[in-house]
Amino acid sequence: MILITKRLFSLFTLLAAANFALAQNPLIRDQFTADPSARVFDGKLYVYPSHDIYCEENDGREDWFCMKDYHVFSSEDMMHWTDHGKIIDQDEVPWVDATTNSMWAPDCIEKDGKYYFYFPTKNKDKSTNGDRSSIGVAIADTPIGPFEPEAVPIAGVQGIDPNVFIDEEGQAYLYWSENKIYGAKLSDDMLELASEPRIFTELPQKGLIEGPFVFEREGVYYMTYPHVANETERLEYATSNHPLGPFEHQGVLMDESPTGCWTNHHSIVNYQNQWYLFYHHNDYSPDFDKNRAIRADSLFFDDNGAIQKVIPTLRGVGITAAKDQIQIDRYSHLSETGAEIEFIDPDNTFEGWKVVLSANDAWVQYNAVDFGNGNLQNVSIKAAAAAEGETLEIRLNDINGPIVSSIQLNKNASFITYEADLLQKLSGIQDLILVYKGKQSVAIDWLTFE
Ligand code: FUB
Repeated sequence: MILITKRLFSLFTLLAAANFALAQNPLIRDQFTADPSARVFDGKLYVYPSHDIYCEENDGREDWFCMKDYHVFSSEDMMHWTDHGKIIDQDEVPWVDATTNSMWAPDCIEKDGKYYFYFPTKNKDKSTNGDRSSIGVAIADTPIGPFEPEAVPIAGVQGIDPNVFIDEEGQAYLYWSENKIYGAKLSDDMLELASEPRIFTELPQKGLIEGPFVFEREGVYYMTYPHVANETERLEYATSNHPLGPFEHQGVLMDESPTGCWTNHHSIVNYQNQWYLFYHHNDYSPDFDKNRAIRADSLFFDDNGAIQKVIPTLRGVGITAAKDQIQIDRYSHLSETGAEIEFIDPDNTFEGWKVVLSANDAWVQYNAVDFGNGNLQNVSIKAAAAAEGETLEIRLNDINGPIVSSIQLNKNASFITYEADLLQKLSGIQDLILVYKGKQSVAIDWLTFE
């Protein structure tokens, strides 16, 4: 698997220079992404992730993180993401030791019309932080750059995972981690520490803690962070009435990855009056968890301000236009028997997934599809069926809901595109269910309405 992924990497590097329409979880479908810092600038959502790649050798440590640069992505509907390309490359930052491929989790923030991009990596001048990471800043006039890196990293900071928070008075704070979480005020120009760093010793001391992300809601400051309390990282949070604490531990906001991805790294953002958690998982690289993929799910608060635990989904967030290719394998619900999600091509995971229905009445549900004002007439569905004359029903709402189309399947081991009429006018936002009526199996890649 890793060998094939490596072969494909060069192709995806080339493709990454272009823009892509993307959707669902994972959010970005043509390259590995991790450590998403989501920000809203001028009413538009931006995500600044790390950029994982696969390196055969990485600074003497094989099979480890390998990260040479950063891209920025933006979206207005959380379904279609634009890749604005590379904003920082380790080869272009004067102080960076570009042999280390250590451009780990970044953050970006706006102050007085300037955009400050913070990133950790290794300094070629070993006299300050030795082989540990330093944190640098690059400045731009727009959220997508061009970013101009500072000549030297921030003095007095050793560590990774920078996060910046600006309070209501305009005071900026820098947080970072190195086994513990640190925080300090930033100077007005955002380039220097303006107070002695505080070590948040009130946060868990046992088990790795990293990746701080601080935000404010209704006068409460939330310190959120990945913590290895058991086997792998889970996301926890603590609260305070001051950005520099002390913080009181509150609980877990996302459990450990069910499939063992060792890291999780996140950010929390309010966009158009809904809170979202951005995080990562190794969807495209199930056998190597240093090649990750960013995701987003909705996040909710209790009346008392407690964060409700976020259960990761494949459906993710946002409303899907009926005219888009609906990747139904990113499902909302799946029948308990006779329904599986598989890679289309296990040797090229970026091809995505298919849903395989293999029992009579097995089903897959995909919520929130927008049919607009009701002028769509037919459905196209890319599917491969194991037997002749079986049927796929498209229903609304649930397995007993009205049938809106019925597709007669032909025996065909490869994917073909079927077309069928809609039996009734569909308008507005609908939840779709595909129900298999047969004795063999059918694999479905996507469907779309015209
Ligand atoms: O992406 C490299 C490192 O893995 C990040 O800096 C950590 O937070 C973890 O996600």
